[in-house]
Amino acid sequence: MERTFAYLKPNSIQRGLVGEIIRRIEEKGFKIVALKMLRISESRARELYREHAGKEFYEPLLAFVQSGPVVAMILEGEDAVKRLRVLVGKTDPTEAYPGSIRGSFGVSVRKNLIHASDSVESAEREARIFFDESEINDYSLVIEGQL
Ligand code: YYY
Ligand code: MG
Repeated sequence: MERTFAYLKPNSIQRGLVGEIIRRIEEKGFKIVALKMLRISESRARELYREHAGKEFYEPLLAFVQSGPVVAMILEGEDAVKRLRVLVGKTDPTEAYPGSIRGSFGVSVRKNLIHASDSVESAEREARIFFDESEINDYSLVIEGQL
């Protein structure tokens, strides 16, 4: 099974959308193997978004993701990285399909509600920024193998 990493950005928590977004993720068949609420430190934020260092949106993005608590998670499933990116939708919510998370709730590019890793390699790297190995759980979903 493939693993991916995601976190709900501060505006998801402030808008009371934590349950709704996690519901959509669970409903799609992803297995939550790690989950926690935390504030992102500046060093973690810089590490997470290092590919964007120097771009005009980098510093405002760092400030936004540190502006309140986030909810971080590791998700497991078949083709998890790609399938979660589809469920999340395009970066710019005005271009994201209405059935996607960003297309349903997003208003601006910066506050696009949720981050999802874009490859297996970045999923591993990003999960390690937020979680220790001991925080990742092994269990079975009742629906496993039946989707
Ligand atoms: O992977 P994804 O989150 O869909 O987009 P990225 O191109 O990696 O950008 C990361 C993050 O940066 C994006 O979720 C919002 C923010 N951002 C921005 O504020 N303004 C832009 N023009 C592009 C991205
Ligand atoms: Mg990205």
